[in-house]
Amino acid sequence: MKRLYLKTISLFCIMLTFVLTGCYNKESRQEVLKIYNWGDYIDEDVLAAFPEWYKEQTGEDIRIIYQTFDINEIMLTKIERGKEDFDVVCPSEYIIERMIVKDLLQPIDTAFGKTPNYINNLSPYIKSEISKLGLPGRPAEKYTVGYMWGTAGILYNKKFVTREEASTWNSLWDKKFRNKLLMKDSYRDAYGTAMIYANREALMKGTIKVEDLMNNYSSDAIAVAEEQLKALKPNIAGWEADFGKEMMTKNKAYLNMTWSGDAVWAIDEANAIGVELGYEVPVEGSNVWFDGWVIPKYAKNVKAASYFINYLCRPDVALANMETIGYVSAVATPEILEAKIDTTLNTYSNLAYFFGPEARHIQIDPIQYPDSSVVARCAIIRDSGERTQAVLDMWSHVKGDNLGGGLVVIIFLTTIAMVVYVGYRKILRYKHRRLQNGRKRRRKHHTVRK
Ligand code: N2P
Repeated sequence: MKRLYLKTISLFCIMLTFVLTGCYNKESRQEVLKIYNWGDYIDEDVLAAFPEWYKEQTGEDIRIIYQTFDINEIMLTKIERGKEDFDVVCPSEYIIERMIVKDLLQPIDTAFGKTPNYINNLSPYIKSEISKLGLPGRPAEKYTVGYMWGTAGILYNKKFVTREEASTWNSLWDKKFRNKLLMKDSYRDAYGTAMIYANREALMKGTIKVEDLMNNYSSDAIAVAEEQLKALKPNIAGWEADFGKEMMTKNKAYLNMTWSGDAVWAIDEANAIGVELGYEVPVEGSNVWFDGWVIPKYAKNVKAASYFINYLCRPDVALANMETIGYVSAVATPEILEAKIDTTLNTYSNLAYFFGPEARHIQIDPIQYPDSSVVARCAIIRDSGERTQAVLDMWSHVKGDNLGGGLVVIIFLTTIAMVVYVGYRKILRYKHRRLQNGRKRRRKHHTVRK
């Protein structure tokens, strides 16, 4: 009895030790930051340096869990399912708008204590674009901070495509580029491009505006976009989420409807191996876009998420990011302007809209920082709201993700036929085995009797 008593006590002690050490080792959710960002969209050293900076600022430890996506809608579906509890996510402007409307976000906490608020470094241009996305009582600037921005345009191989050809959307439909065109796998960009192309004459005459065209989601407009995108198909070598840069540097495609930052990256890479690529924003107009950081409603670590957003707006951090990924930060401080001015260039641009009046006539990379005249012919694409399903249906017709009714019937009948055939064979085999077993049994019986 005494031995049993001692055994119970020691078992209890062992269990208690397990429970206590378990509790002690268990990382609290406040020590974890879950980030969900586009692929190839941050400098790894910037990411790796965040925990140390966070510790300096708050005295708290943080471990980063990082995941990436390539398509806005895939990211949004994950957020809406709510299984991952991301703390900080980087959607594009139209998805931010949708998330605000759907009430999926919570305000960014800007109480940074002794840490400076770097979020104030955002360009006035980006701030004013952000302010268009909110709702009464839900101003967008409370829910998002701009990260990177740029234009959509045509990346082209100078050996096969002239600058003039790349300066008009017409080339995308030109028969001579059969199977040589890559399109971003983004319905928003494809829709805008198709609408601009379809209305190119009215646009050039100035009787219609890019902004109204790209944001027209009426049934007629959707039908027009569908027709134009289907007509584009013989030229399409692929709908790319992120492989366009590589196919262009390897000469496998000649034209790529893509984003300016991917273009900068591809031009650099191609240059290193002797391939000359260029990028143009077509004369008819295009879309200018931005991505911003948001904190989903279900986020568990709003403090670290808010600090992370603030950290990304630190000018040196923004510069390091830009250097690595080719995209342009939404942050516009004198340090950034100074670092980005390139006196070896022989072109001058007006960047007053982005940096302020001192940037009215500067030498700066025109792909990364479009001149005010380029931005003037572009517009932000807004969310399609309750018309989204209609646009997505059109998109799947174009891409052929949907199967036609006839094809569905054929697949159904073939499956039934196969099931019937396999079943019939099984029955035959079963009958055959029974027959053989019966014969064997009869033969055995016969031998025993003999
Ligand atoms: C980088 C993705 C950029 C996102 N791979 C542009 N919205």
